[in-house]
Amino acid sequence: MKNFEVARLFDLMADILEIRGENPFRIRAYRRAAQNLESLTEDVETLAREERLQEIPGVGEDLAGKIVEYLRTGRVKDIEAAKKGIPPGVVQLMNVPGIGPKTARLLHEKEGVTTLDRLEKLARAGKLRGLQGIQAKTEANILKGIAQVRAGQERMPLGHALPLGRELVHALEGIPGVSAIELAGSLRRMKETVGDIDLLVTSTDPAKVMRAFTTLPQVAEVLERGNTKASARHREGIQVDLRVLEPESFGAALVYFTGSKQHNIRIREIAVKRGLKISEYGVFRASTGRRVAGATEAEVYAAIGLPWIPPELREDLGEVEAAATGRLPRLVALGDIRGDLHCHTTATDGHQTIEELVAAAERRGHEYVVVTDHSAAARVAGGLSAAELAAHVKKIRAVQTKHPGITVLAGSECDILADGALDYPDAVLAGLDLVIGAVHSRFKQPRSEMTGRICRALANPYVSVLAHPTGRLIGERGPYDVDLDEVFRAAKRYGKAIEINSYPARLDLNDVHARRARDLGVLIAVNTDAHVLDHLGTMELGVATARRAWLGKAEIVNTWPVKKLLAWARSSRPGAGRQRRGRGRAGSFRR
Ligand code: DGT
Ligand code: CA
Ligand code: CA
Repeated sequence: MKNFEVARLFDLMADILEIRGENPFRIRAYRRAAQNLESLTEDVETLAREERLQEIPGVGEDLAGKIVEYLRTGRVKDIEAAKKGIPPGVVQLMNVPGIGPKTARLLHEKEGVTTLDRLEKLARAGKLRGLQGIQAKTEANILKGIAQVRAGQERMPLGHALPLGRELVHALEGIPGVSAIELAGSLRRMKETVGDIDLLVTSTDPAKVMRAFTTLPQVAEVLERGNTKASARHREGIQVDLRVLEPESFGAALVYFTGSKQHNIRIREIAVKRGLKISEYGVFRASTGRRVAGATEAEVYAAIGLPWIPPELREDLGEVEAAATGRLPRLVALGDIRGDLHCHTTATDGHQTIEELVAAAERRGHEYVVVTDHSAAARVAGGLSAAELAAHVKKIRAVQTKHPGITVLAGSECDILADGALDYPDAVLAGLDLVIGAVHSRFKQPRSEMTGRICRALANPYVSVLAHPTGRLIGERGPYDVDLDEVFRAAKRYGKAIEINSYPARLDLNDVHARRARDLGVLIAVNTDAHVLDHLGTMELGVATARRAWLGKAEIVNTWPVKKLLAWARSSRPGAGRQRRGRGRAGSFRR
């Protein structure tokens, strides 16, 4: 898939146009197209072949032509021309949070900065302050930003790496003699970012697999090649490690190369205590060297007295103890999800109509979908005034009559204003089936203010879910400063759910925070925040994050039947007291 390649090219073009100070509409057009290409699950080459490129939201005739040119020739003349006179390093400066096109241009023209290294040096030496708009505090932020950019470049987000890994699996599956093939490493554990793609295969003819792998069109450069292992650089920049194994060792190798390293160390200790030796080749009796297991993972774990442990848990965060005492959690699965509580439409910044969204959710087998467009304060997203919302809700209700197979719910992703008030009055919120509260402004509030703001919103009887609770964007923007424990306690007190947002760059809550929320008994919602239909497919990433957080289906509100979901959403609203009496509050909906 060249989707990300083309997306990055368009992003680059937008950056260049920004530095050149060109028409903002043109810039936005490239950005939007890049974003939509990134979240596309269909292969852009397939779309090009079938002349369907213009079905990608934001891609018109002009951009479709550029995509075709790129796919055919590997370059786009217009973009090459625009690049002239702007060193690539200058464009890269804009990846640093806080450095916009104007500053990048200024740094280049006044200080000759063309690399992050040079920028870092100047910032450390205090030589940037004094430049237009740069103060000592900005310098400190720039240094923080440089570290963020570097971290982001070293690791690839899961949502980007997973389709690349699966594509490689698919490409190697077809080779005669290949019998088993699996992704391993952090990718199999579904970590939010991965350092490389680890692939394991069994084959009767390793040489053939090596030949096939090293000549794959996805492989840009072969870094290392042996008889049974190879490393290569993927066209998309990430490294790929491949190992070919004997079938009798496949399970042991899978355990070993899935890791994590910490998990491996723990299970090796257990093996030693039992007079066994565990390696990537199998489990062996220490005294005689006799093989006791190795072909499957279940067999390997069983040999050391443990049940099979789901890869997402293998981080040495208590899973070995839980396995040993029969207390492994029953993890939520993608199939447990009954609906999506957070989706956008063309009414605000989504690219699909209500009708299209509902039809797509129904095709995915959802039992319900909540349409949650933005509220008025989210002006850049085209947020709806109360009157516009009322008209929107009417349309949502009308679409319901045409889709009896799925429950269509009217909601809102309602801004949490700076003081914690909701962007719509209660009377307006009362007309909605489910309300999600979200912070979209004033990210730099001090910790206590931000925490108070969010907790106040959770106390609002009409708010059921808190969206993307830290606002972080992987590799782009850190979390805002908020006391999550306090937020979790508020959610627990009021019986509200906290979101795991599945959007690849968000995954917010992350695994660690979601685990903490779970431990505190907080309800969770796993949502896609879909802006294009394709985003509905990212639910898998949110569910993986939930699994890494040890979450089962009972704690996740959108695995519940719609009746239970709605009863829960109503339970904090005025007038719900009678139904609730004698059942406790939040806890009553947990199981
Ligand atoms: P990554 O690639 O940085 O996202 O993280 P991993 O976990 O995929 O790490 P990677 O690719 O270096 O190695 C894959 C697995 O191989 C790792 O999770 C555990 C295993 N492994 C690698 N090196 C060692 C080691 O020195 N000791 C042990 N016990 N296991 C190792
Ligand atoms: Ca790895
Ligand atoms: Ca590796």
